[in-house]
Amino acid sequence: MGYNIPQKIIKEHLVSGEMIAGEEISIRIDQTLTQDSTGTMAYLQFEAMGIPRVKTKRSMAYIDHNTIQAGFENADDHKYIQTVTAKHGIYFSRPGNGICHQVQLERFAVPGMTLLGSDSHTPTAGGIGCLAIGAGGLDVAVAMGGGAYYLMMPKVVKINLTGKLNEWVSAKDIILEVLRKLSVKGGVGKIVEYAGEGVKYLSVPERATITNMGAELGATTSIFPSDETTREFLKAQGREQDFSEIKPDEDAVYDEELTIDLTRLEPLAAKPHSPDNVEEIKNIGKIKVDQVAIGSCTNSSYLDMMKVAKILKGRTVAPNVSLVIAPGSKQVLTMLAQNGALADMVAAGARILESACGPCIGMGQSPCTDAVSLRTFNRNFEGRSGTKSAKVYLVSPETAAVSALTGVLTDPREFGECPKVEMPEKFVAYDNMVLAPAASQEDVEVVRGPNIKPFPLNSELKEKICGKALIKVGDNITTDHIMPSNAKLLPYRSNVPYLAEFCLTPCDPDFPKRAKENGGGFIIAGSNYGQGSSREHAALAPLQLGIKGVIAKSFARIHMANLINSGILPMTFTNEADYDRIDMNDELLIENAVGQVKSGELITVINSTKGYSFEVKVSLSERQVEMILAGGLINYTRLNAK
Ligand code: MIC
Ligand code: SF4
Repeated sequence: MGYNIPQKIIKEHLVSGEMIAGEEISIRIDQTLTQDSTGTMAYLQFEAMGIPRVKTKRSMAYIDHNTIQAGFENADDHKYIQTVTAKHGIYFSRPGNGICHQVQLERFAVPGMTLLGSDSHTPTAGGIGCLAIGAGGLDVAVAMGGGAYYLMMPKVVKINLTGKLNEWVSAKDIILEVLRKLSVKGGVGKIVEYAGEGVKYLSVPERATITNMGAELGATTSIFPSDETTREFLKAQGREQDFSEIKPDEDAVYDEELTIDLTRLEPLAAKPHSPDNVEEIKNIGKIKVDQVAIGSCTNSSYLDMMKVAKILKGRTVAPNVSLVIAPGSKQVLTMLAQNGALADMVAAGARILESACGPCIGMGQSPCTDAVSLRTFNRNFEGRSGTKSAKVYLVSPETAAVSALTGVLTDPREFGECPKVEMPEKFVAYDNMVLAPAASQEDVEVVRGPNIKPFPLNSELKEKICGKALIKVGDNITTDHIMPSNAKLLPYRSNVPYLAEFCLTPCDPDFPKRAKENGGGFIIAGSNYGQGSSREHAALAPLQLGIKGVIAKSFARIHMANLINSGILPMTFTNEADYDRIDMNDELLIENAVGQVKSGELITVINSTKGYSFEVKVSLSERQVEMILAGGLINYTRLNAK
């Protein structure tokens, strides 16, 4: 029996376990990446491990999220990351060099390698045939130290792309269609491999748009084959030596298959407030638009920006629209500046932002009250833009640019002639904003600003766990709900005690207070709890508030791993009706917790307030059981090092 692409790469990197879907495996990691808002924590954890130099083929630290510098905190964190990376063998991508995923794709990702990144959109590098996975900072710290990355062997879904896209329909519309078909939880426990004749018509950055937003499916990762298009891209980046062909075996087997006929696709939008709430633009109608934002790790490539520039050229942004554009990298921005496209954007009235995440993570450009904002980004969760009442629609760069001119949501096919953009034969590839690590550790002193506070550590699991159901939330709660990120909070990513004051406040402003008054307790949630980002702060802040366990209908992958790494027990209802029976403030009790977790069987939870008990499932590998018993990954590692 032949192998599909993920199986081939996993097999080459397998450290332990068997490649059977649902079984725990561990793999060797070739490359890692961090960004600044998860990076401070990852490097604090790396330092705590006491390993002098990273053991990967290449580890990168990007500064791209937290760049506004409204106070000293951002710059302090950047200085810390710059010095700690220089000391321990990590390459440092300076602020201004671009969004981590865009730069990694252009300059460093390698087909057939494994990449672990402390950001959920790390799978962007799947566009070049790299097996790229998002994880919590602690898992990335372990990988930097040469430790294997543990995950449940995913199922592999093949998505066949047949036919060719019509004019004005783009890669963004493909992934929006996949999201419409599979939903924001349809990819949990799965890797998506793209195949079919449609693949050859997609450039590497277009493939990367698709694998990027595979994160919104909840998928472990998404991947394209590495073919002649990949070779051409790498050659144009001056790194043809990184190319190798990666394709599935002829007789490869898949767990699921789905076909998307590209010829039938039309321009789509994800409506508020979920990336899978997808509809044809022509059916949504011409709603008035207040803001258009173009950029993010999903749609900020040279190709995307050139299409936008051509649409804007010689025209003016509608009076009711604020158009902001953030080219994804210094490479893209330089090329736009050199060929005049930047001037066309500026002349049309676009506000050019630095090459960073910016509005995607609420770092500026929050829309006005009740605004309609069209964004080429990947997430439109309620409040993520920084304005709770804003209605964010996720669209392609073409739709965004055309709508910025008309002032209403517009099907780009109405615009007229479709802009043609060729992939350049040579990109401006000059890595002068990437600093190599110091040759000797002794040469570097790590600089720590006053914003860096110690992170919370759990203690070993108690025999008896009790506490109130401190909050009860519904389905698809995102990490943006659990640990909001915006211009006010992002500067505090290395200050968990401060962040904890905002934990789950979008759902209930009193949650932190209640948690503290009760000395901690439980979180009750619906399905797909913790979808979205990789931020481990969504586990560390609850830990800081004394949360002992989360009982949910189901969990998103990275968040569940982060809970376990923090020693917080993730439990799932065996009978969903039990979710309905619990009310906030019910007193819950788990007796003989250690024995019950060890047994690997169902756990009995007593609802002392209502006088009944119910069973929950704890699906943990043996290693994860040990981690929970020890009180998280750091304690587990320390215990095992003795
Ligand atoms: C996001 O898009 O939500 C982020 C900000 O990039 C996060 C990482 C973080 O919270 O720092 C992600 O996707 O993992
Ligand atoms: Fe940055 Fe947005 Fe991409 Fe996250 S999704 S890495 S915030 S651009």
